[in-house]
Formats: sequence, C-alpha cells, structure tokens
Amino acid sequence: MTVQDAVAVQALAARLRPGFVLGVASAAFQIEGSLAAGGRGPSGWDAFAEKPGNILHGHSPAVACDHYNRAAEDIGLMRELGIDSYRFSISWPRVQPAGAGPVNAAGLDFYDRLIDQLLAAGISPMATLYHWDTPLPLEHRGGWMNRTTAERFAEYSAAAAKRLGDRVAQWVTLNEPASVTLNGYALGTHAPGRDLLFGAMPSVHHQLLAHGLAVQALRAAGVSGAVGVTNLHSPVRPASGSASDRLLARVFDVMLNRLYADPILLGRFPKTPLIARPWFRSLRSIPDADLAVIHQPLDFYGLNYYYPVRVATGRGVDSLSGTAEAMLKLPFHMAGFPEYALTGFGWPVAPEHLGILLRELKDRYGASLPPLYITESGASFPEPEHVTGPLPDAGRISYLAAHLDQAVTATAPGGVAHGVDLLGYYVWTLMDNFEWAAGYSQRFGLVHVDFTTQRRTPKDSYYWYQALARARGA
Ligand code: IFM
Repeated sequence: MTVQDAVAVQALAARLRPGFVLGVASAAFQIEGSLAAGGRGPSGWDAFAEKPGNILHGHSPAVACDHYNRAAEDIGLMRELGIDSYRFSISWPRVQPAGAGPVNAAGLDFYDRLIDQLLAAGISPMATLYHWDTPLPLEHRGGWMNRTTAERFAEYSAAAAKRLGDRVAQWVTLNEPASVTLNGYALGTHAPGRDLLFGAMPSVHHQLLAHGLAVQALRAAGVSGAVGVTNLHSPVRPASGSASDRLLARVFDVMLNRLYADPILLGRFPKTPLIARPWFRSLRSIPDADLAVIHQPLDFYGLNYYYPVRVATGRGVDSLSGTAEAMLKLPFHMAGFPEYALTGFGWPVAPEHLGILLRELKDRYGASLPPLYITESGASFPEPEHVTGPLPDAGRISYLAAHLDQAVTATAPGGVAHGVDLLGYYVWTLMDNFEWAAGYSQRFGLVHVDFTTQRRTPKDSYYWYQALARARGA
C-alpha cells in the first residue's frame, strides 16, 4: 500500500462511528460446492445449472469454492482480515432436502460448526435464510409462484432458528427478492428459468409473505439475534426528459424497489402509474391479512447496492446484462451510463448514487426505516484465472473506498441522508465464487480463488480492507 493509500485509510477509518460493523458477505450456493454431501437435496439452481446454455461457458457449481470442506481455512482468512461480522447464507436444501418434512440434522450440523468457528475467531455471524436455492421439489410445484412455498419457508426458518437461534447475531430472511422475481420468474435468466414477464407478480407476493412468516417464526422460536431482510435497491432515472421515459422509469422503480420495500416497511403496495396498473393487477387483490403479516416490525434493514438504473422507452440492448429474450417483449430497456467507468460486469461505477439512494430511502420511509446495514457492495473486474502472488486490484480498492465514503458522508450530520441509522458495511464478497449465470467469469472477491487448485490468494483489496479494520480506533 502506498503512503497515500495508508493516509486515506486512516482518514476513512476515523470517520466510521464507534461500533460501525465491517464485514464480508457470501451465499451458500456460490461457495459451498458438495451439492450431494451430508444429505443435501437438489435445488432449483442445481437443475438450472445443468441445462446447457444456462451458465456461461457451461461452468458448474458442483465444487464452487469447496467451502463446504474448507470452511476452517476461509474463517482463518476472515480472522486475519479483521472483520467484525460474516454474512453467509444457510442452504435450505441442505437443512430440509425435500423442502418440507424432515429436517436433515447433518445439514444443520455444518452451520452449527461454522457458527461456533466464527465465534471462536471473534467474528459475529449474520445468517441469511434464503439466498436463491429453493429445494427442487418445491420448484417443481411452482416455487415462489405457489403460495405454499411461503408456508414451507416458515417451517424451515423455525427449524434453523431452533438449532442456531442462540448464536446468530443477525437473521436476514430473504436476499434480493426482486432479483428472484425479475431474473428467475420474469426474464428466465436465473433459476427456475421462467419467462412470465408480468405474470411473475405472484412470486413477489409469496416471497414477501415468506419473509413475514419467517420473521414471526424466528421470533416465536425466541432467537436472541436481530431480525431483518435484504433488498436490492437502485436509484432509477429516466434516460431523457420525455414523458414516456419518465413514466417508464416510475414503473421500473416500482418493479425493482418499491414492490418489496413498501409492503415490508409501510404495509402497503405502492401506487403505480395508471397505464401500468394491468401489469400489477394481481398484487392489488392481496388480502389485508397478508399485508399485515408482511409488515412485521424489523430490527434492521439490509441494503444491497451495485449501480443506478437509467430507463429508456422502447426495445433495446439492456446495458446492464445484455438482452434476455423476454426483455425484448417489454416496452422499455436499460440505457447506458457513458459518463461512468464500468466494472467487469459492465455495471457503472457510480458511488454518488449510493448517497442518492440512501436519501431516497430516508425520504420514502422516514421513521419507518429501521437501522440499516449495507449488506452487499462490491465489484468484479477482469482478473487472471491463476496468480503467483498478491493481485493488484486498485479498481476494487477505489470502488470500495468511494462507496463506503459516500455512505458515511450521506448519513453523517449535514449529509443528504442524515437520520438514516447506518450500522455497517459488508463487502461482496470474501472470495471469487460462482456468479450465477455468469459462472466463474466475474471475480468479486477480496481473495482470488484458483478454481483448478482451490488455492486462495489475498488481493491488494484484502490488505486494504484489513488496514481499514485495523485503523479503527487507532
Ligand atoms: O453475487 C450476487 C449475489 O448473490 C446477490 N447480489 C449481487 C451479487 C453480484 O451479482
């Protein structure tokens, strides 16, 4: 690290309030591998990944980072990193292979050990109950299009709570339900690969219901930790001042942000522009009793931020993720951000939009917004498959520093989002891993993984984050 970097790290660390949590985040399916070990059942993602053409280069999640067998080594890396908290997900099909009925003790054993090892290393566990790996038998019955999946999820949550509830510090019910609906059920680019477009709306309702029922189940089980949810948010802007771009940007803001946050935080679905009402019709008939379940008091809100979105009228190439076939049927597309540099994924590097987003959350939800963690923030960059020593990744360091700086500035006294109670920041992610439909092509980690040898090599960003963690209170 240069002298300048070291000075900048000291300055940033000095601006983190006492108790501010620094962490890293991961997800079971992206790192664990061992998909049939210890009685784990298949998930919808196992089946999706097996179908030729669904995953870039035909990459397989079967081994991923082999974390199932290397958890101790990975915890060692985290201990050295000096983080306060580790956000991981519990694999539903490991714990309840059929998605209903008997709980698999061996599956819970794995997380039981993981949590104990984390605590022994001085790292606080934040557990996500659902990070996209729906048990396959449930997916065969419609997955999130079927209301009973929400009830099954509550049962699984209760089982996890019973076994782990005395040690998990924070519970996240769902990770990014918007991604599941949009990519999985509307566009078909993620599992379960359905392209229902606006016909996917029941999956919004049922995931939200699952969240509410899981919160109730966790609390009924008497968990000692805090309970919250993680949503993906992007500030959405029209590509031009035209009435049509502005209208469609409002519609997309509803689809991406408000459909999830409004019912959870305010207990109601958002108003939609008149012209878009037919698209959201099924959500308008949701019973008040369901809304009451969805609207549970939360101890914290998890925010995943990666990029802002610019919406343009008409069909076109989606600047963010290429063009899913189904996307071409929609009357809008995502326009590019020529003013920003791009990550390896082609996502704009736009840290100031994190401040804008925090201000939007404050304006929209006010006192209804619980204390907030940024539960994911990070970037992929083109990096070699094999390395022989520490990997210079200045792009990631400046990405992380700028986003953390924006978050702290926006929420500090005098900042645009002052009043938002920002508790911490989790880097996505500890180590390079299986990036869903992009396979192993997108490396987001602080630690490089060689997927041939499973060798872990910390990148420069790892040492930067370590210096930041150490500089606090120094
Ligand atoms: O890897 C994903 C993660 O599973 C959910 N949030 C976005 C990350 C980067 O695409």
